[in-house]
Amino acid sequence: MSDEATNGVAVITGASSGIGAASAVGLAAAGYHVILTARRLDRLERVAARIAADGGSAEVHALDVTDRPALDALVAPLHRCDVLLANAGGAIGADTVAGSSAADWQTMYDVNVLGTLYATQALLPLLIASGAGTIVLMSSTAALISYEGGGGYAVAKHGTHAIAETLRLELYDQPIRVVEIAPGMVRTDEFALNRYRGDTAKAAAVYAGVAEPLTAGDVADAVVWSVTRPAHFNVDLMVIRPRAQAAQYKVHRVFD
Ligand code: 8X3
Repeated sequence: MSDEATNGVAVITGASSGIGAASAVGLAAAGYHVILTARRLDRLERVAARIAADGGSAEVHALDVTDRPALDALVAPLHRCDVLLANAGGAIGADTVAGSSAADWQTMYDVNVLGTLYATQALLPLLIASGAGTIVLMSSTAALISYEGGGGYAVAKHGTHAIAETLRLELYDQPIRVVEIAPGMVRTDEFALNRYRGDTAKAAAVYAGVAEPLTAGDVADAVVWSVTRPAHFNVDLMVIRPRAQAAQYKVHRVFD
């Protein structure tokens, strides 16, 4: 690991696509040695190759963030971690509470809440030992509001938000800051597709008529900006939406 030649080491979960991959690219460009984790190794390798082509430093590890022993095995050989971006998460289904599958809720809870818990627990000792650690938790506007058909996702992301708030309080006397980024409408390759179980028409409808939803790169900018502030500067919570989304339902859509 070439961490001595960098600004530090950043571990990123859910780094194989979307916001995680874009943040990995951004953090590598900011001088971090990035440790990319996700279940899909082939995708991680593509992201790492892009980082290497740009002159950055990256390594990849296949990881299911809900597998605590796997996280411990990943962290055991590390001797440095300055940044944890707990980004793995997502929505499954858009069903009413009455019509939801408990299995979908369990999956969302496992990834968005327990995955965040496991990554935080596994890396906390190294983050504190760094003397200026940063934890970035990727939540959502669904961490702050609820909407019809979003019950299970809102429950899970409210959980991520509660972890951020609690951690910040518990770590108030430690050299570590806790940042929560809460994006609204972001068009990525997979978020809406996963939510609608591969239904491309339903996934596309989420963004229909919206001129410029946020991109993964936009959110990555917020991550990199937050991480690269001086150590005393903590971004508690950053809510970011496209200009066209004044509120969850107040979205400017233009149809021909
Ligand atoms: C994504 C935002 O509006 O789909 O986390 O809940 S939303």
